[in-house]
Amino acid sequence: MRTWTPPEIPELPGTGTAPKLFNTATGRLEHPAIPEGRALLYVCGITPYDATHLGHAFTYLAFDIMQRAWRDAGIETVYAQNITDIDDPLLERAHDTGVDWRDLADGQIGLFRSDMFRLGMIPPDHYVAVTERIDEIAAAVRDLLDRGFAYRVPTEGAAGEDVYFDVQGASRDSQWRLGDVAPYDRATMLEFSAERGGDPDRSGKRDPLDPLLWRAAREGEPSWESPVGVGRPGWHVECSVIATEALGGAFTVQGGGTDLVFPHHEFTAAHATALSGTPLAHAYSHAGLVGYHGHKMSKSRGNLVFVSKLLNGTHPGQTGGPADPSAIRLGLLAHHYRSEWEWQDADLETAARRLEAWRTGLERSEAARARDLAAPDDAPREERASALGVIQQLRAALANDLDTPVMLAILDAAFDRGIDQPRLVADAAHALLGVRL
Ligand code: 5CA
Ligand code: ZN
Repeated sequence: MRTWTPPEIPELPGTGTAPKLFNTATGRLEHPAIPEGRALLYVCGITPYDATHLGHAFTYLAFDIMQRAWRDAGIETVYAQNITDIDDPLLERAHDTGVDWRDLADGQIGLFRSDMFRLGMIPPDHYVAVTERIDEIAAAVRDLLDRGFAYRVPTEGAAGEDVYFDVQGASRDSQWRLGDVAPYDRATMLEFSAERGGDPDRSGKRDPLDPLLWRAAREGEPSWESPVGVGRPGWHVECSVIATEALGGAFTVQGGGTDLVFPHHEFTAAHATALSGTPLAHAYSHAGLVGYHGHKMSKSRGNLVFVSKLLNGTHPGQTGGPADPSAIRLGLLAHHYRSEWEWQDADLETAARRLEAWRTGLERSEAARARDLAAPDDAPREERASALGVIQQLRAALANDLDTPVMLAILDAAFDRGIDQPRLVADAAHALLGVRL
């Protein structure tokens, strides 16, 4: 799939250090393995309808910052992302609105691409839609059946049979164990399975948690011919196949929002490990969920704030005209990526004021620097912050599990006080946070 033009990232003096990151699977801060000096990142992409809301943007921004941290530490990054362009909720939305599901997906992917570009997000190197990999996904399901990690379930209303993953069998006979990724007890897993696309009540399964690998064709649903019958892929296996193809096994970080910890990331890892014998990733990173009007921002509830509307100045009740993309980034970066928080409409104005204060601070420092250069002897330079010192502080906060709220506070203080080489700090805000002054 076509991506978007990468943002410009200025070079800074010196180098940062590889970030310590919280790993959901172990509950600890770690330095995940970086094979052969390249950080390999997979982040679960959108299901293309109701894109791009601020919850999506918060998650993708977290992984944009992660890549900026690695790059600043001199580490090359390889970034892969999928698009779930065939799935129940997408088909339901297409059906309800009388739009062809392909047209719905195409339009929303286009909108996402333009939102990501306007927000200055680093684009993936591998950007792959499920409909581009149906054969590979079906082959993986065939392989899981052949290895005894999957089984067929008779299906009412379909000619073929659905295929399910055998959680207990794989926990016993593969290198993966249930709970390797998600730190939840079984009751919680059952609850999340029901809420997040699973079907614990489906009869004929060996374990209620067993996830769908392949759905036999139903009347009126899109389907493909394949070695496992006519049908379409289940959800988790798409990411196992797309991630492994793009990055190989045991890559650095698998990422997404916390709503993906279970069942999605647990079973993405389960399928990949059952197929390859190696763990999917060294670490699992999750961004906290953003709420709005008292609930998690979600397509099903419809309490959404769209990035494109903020950028165009058309979010309901928005004052002050089109949002500056850097102000949107600052509004999101004011929250640590792992925190759960609620967007308030006033957050945009607060972020815009901060951006304005930084820009004014930059101008003041530049004017002072021009005066220094003109009259080197009588400038009170020692009162101004050292740009190199500020960059060092920013790097330390970034390396500490991407602590962007601390980075913003460092920059607030520096621009308020004045900076000896202000351009360097503006470049640091641009390179490390994607905020353009
Ligand atoms: N296509 C699947 C992943 S394979 C999917 O979850 N799509 S999505 O469109 O629902 O979400 C895209 C990304 O945004 C996921 O990483 C999801 O965890 C994240 N996300 C969704 N809602 C929120 C929210 N309210 N706050 C933070 N992140 C969110
Ligand atoms: Zn995924």
